[in-house]
Amino acid sequence: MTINGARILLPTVYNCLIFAILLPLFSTADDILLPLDVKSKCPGAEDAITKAVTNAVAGNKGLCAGVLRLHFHDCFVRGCDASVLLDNSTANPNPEKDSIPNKTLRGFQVIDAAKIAVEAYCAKNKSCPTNGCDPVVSCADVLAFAARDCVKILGDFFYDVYSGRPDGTISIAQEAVDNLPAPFFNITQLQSSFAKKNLTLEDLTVLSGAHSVGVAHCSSFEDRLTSINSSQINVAFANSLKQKCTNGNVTVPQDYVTPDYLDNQYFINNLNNTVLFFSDFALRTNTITEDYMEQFGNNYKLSNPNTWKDKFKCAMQKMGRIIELGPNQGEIRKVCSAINVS
Ligand code: HEM
Ligand SMILES: *[C@@H]1O[C@H](CO)[C@@H](O)[C@H](O)[C@H]1NC(C)=O
Ligand SMILES: *[C@@H]1O[C@H](CO)[C@@H](O)[C@H](O)[C@H]1NC(C)=O
Ligand SMILES: *[C@@H]1O[C@H](CO)[C@@H](O)[C@H](O)[C@H]1NC(C)=O
Ligand SMILES: *[C@@H]1O[C@H](CO)[C@@H](O)[C@H](O)[C@H]1NC(C)=O
Ligand SMILES: *[C@@H]1O[C@H](CO)[C@@H](O)[C@H](O)[C@H]1NC(C)=O
Ligand SMILES: *[C@@H]1O[C@H](CO)[C@@H](O)[C@H](O)[C@H]1NC(C)=O
Ligand SMILES: *[C@@H]1O[C@H](CO)[C@@H](O)[C@H](O)[C@H]1NC(C)=O
Ligand SMILES: CC(=O)N[C@H]1CO[C@H](CO)[C@@H](O)[C@@H]1O
Repeated sequence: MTINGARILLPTVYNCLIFAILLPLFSTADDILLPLDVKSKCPGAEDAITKAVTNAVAGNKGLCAGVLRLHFHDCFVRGCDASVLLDNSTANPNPEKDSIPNKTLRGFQVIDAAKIAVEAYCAKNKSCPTNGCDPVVSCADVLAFAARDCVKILGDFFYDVYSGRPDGTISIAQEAVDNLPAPFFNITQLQSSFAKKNLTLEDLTVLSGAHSVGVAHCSSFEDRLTSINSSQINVAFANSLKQKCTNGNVTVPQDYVTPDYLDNQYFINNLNNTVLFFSDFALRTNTITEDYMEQFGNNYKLSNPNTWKDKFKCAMQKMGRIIELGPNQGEIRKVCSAINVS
């Protein structure tokens, strides 16, 4: 299969094949997203990003949890277009960054470092004007690659990432509030939030497994501690959270068993009522999502322990292909925090 002269390689993850083959027929996203886009424009670009990400998180792997969440927040608002990375400016006077869900985002410096490193790498053999070469890798792609690298760093598994996402030029705080699911959402609200992005109940359950790494601020779940409902949260667990949260603005790990390891422990915890958010618990109030939960958590010993990991790879690829910019829209930003000046 050939598009624009680039040979299309299908993702190596076999159970994503159906998705990979069907999408090009129906989706404009695939007119843009090519598996080899960055590889053909600048061979070695992915390695340059991986190196920079690895360096940037060396002292604090928690930043990798931040990067995973950044990619999710990016893709859910205007598609994966790096709109989450834009700073306040005249063009975008009230960007996503300034919205409530963003206040706890972290890892921006990882993306900045990777972007600088990859553009420097790709410019190596070129003679560029004094104001620099044209940028080659979009910030949305850098973020998608960095999230993939962080999955490798935190979970020790790997998936291929398609590239060619254009960067958007618009970022609006209210759109983050409107498009991102909140931790108090029930299953109906979660389902509809994901359905708007063409993601299923399975995707919702699988992707929620990212809550096996990183942290949350008490403000994100404290409502569950004021009057403890023992059928929704383990009472001893809730009391231990309560104690930690008396110290004001603190964070607690999402996964108290293996806090730094991206694995299926989230599902085991959830089945034991020891997860932080109501939205996590809510996955157990629907027979479909509850079944997935059992598959990824409880019964993992009986079946393939990699069941969840394989699903997660595919779901991350799928989330990374949410493109809402039309053909010929967008740009490749020079600097991830600002749109290009013409
Ligand atoms: C299903 C709906 C989701 C809701 C309601 C939700 C909500 C939240 C909230 C409230 C936090 C804590 C923020 C804080 O207080 O510091 C958080 C953290 C996090 N979320 Fe989600 N999230 C959802 C889905 C996802 C998805 C799809 C991913 C990625 C694939 C993800 C990855 C993360 C990560 C890695 C963290 C930890 C971030 C850090 O340590 O800085 N979440 N999420
Ligand atoms: C964004 O910047 C403008 C001035 O450049 C300022 O008036 C406005 O308050 C800022 N918005 C936020 C949310 O910080
Ligand atoms: C630059 O050129 C060298 C020597 O031809 C080559 O090995 C290297 O891959 C090139 N680097 C890039 C980024 O194209
Ligand atoms: C979820 O919340 C919405 C809005 O409050 C409500 O209309 C809906 O009935 C709730 N669904 C469930 C399953 O509780
Ligand atoms: C969801 O799929 C429909 C039908 O293929 C498409 O029109 C729409 O743009 C997609 N939405 C997103 C957010 O990808
Ligand atoms: C406690 O949680 C259960 C399970 O979600 C629910 O059915 C019940 O109504 C809740 N009780 C209170 C008092 O909110
Ligand atoms: C369930 O959670 C409780 C409270 O944290 C803990 O003591 C117990 O070991 C957990 N059980 C399982 C099977 O994980
Ligand atoms: C909470 O603490 C973090 C650092 O852990 C800090 O960045 C943030 O500004 C604090 N938020 C508030 C509301 O004090
Ligand atoms: C990480 C980040 O950019 N956080 C911003 C979120 O929004 C507040 C304002 O509401 C900014 O002060 C933070 O810098």
